[in-house]
Amino acid sequence: MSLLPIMVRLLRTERTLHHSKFNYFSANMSSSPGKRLRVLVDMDGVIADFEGGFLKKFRARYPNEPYVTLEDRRGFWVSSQYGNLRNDLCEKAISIWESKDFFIELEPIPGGVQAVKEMAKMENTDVFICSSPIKHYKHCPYEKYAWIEKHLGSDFLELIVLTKDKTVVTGDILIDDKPDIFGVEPNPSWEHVLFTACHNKHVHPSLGQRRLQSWADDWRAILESRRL
Ligand code: DGP
Ligand code: MG
Repeated sequence: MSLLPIMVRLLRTERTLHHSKFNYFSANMSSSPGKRLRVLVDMDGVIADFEGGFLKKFRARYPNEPYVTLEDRRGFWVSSQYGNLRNDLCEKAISIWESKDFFIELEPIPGGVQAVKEMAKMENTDVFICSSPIKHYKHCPYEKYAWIEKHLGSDFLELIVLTKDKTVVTGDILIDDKPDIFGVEPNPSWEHVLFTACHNKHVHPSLGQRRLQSWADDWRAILESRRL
């Protein structure tokens, strides 16, 4: 009887045990003060440039139609503002992000990828990418995964939460550019830190709401303040 298959199985078991042991110890290692922190990072408008990507493709596809400059963007819903410009522009706007390659070709927002990678390496810190896919699911969910793999690496594929309702996800901080985040949970566990985007620059923050102006802003200080 050949011992080879048995040895291969033993080796695999040993590797699995070693891996889970490492995760256990690293998850409980505590040299930085304060509690373990779970950070939820939104994708569109926070690490992926949805607005820039949209405008570029809208202008390329509809060169003779009016458009809204990033400076003039108001309100979270792009289709509403285009619909207000002229009724039929609402559908034309939607056709852009429903198209193949829209999400995968979004440019990273400056500093975002670097910040998320750094955050994930911090001790006592768990990072998840928390993003709402559009209902037209033919391309979007697949391309969101592909974008994460391309820009953040395959390890991050295990850290993706796709949900329309972010209130059901638990965490300490949610970094998100949408000013109003509601869902079935009336008291989400996270503090919503509003990430500044062209559409929310003029929005008055709700009482006590903190902002991250960009990834050059002091995101580390915001994280540390939640550890206490
Ligand atoms: P999130 O960044 O996770 O909150 O995702 C919001 C998604 O909604 C993102 O893919 C951008 C998209 N979006 C922006 N404007 C509109 C709109 O007017 N209609 C729809 N259906 N989706 C929009
Ligand atoms: Mg967003």
